[in-house]
Amino acid sequence: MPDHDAIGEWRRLRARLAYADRPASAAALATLARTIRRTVISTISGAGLGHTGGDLSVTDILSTLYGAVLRIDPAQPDWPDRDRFILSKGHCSVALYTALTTCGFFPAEALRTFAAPMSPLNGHPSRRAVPGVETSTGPLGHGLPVGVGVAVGLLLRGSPAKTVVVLGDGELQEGSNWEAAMTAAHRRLTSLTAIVDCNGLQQGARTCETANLEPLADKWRAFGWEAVEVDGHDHLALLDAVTAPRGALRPRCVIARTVKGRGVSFMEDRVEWHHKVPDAEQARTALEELR
Ligand SMILES: Cc1ncc(C[n+]2csc(CCOP(=O)(O)OP(=O)(O)O)c2C)c(N)n1
Repeated sequence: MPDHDAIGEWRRLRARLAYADRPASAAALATLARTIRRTVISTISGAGLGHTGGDLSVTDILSTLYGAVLRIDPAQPDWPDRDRFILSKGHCSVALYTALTTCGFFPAEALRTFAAPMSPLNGHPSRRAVPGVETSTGPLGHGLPVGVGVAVGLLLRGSPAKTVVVLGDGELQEGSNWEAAMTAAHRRLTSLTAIVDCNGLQQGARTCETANLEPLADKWRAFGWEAVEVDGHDHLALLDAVTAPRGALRPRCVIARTVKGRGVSFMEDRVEWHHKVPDAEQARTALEELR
């Protein structure tokens, strides 16, 4: 059920951001990101499982989208003309759940049940169980194909809604993404944006050592997309990249260069933190660093 206090707070944030200058916008989004990172650490440490590194790398993308971009109404999760957001790298569900609580889709206290038996907050997000989750994800390589279908459906209905899909860079090794990319360009889906959380690591190794993706922007362009590269921890750069007017009838890919484990010194760019859970002492240090 919606958290009406949180919805009120989120609406005030959105109203403030609509008129804020750039430094004030950057500061407000940084505050939101800090809240999400701290909650990610305490939730994963409490549950004893989660994908800490990828949650921390995607946090600035999520805070920019939920704080300043997506046209949604947490009081009406099924509003037909809402923007659709799909976290294709569904293993980073804790960051997504936390972002949803900051908008008030459901109360933050529910995060304490993350991954517990019978909790709707599974390790991978379910659209049937969690308000605000648009697509059930976890098996990599599915979010973009679904996003293409969603964007086509919205277009056929004449809806102004945008569709935004966040992918991991390791995930791009799945061929289904490139079939979807071709289809999106063929259909000139200007309402579709893909954001790659490009942290250079996947599960167990560097992406470039597993199956190199570079030059990544050129690949998207060759598939008929606009492609821009930004610092994926710079909220205003992300905001500009996602909201810039479209120059041509093409879908857009934002390659967000990020650091896995961002914000916690001993987790940053360390492959073991893909899936590792901080112990009590590590969680305390992480929370100190994320103040
Ligand atoms: C189809 C599929 N194969 C394997 C996995 C197991 N898996 C979970 S996360 C992950 C690595 C993903 O790397 P990346 O997309 O770069 O995510 P990030 O580093 O941002 O966490 C893998 C292989 C999966 N979820 N789905």
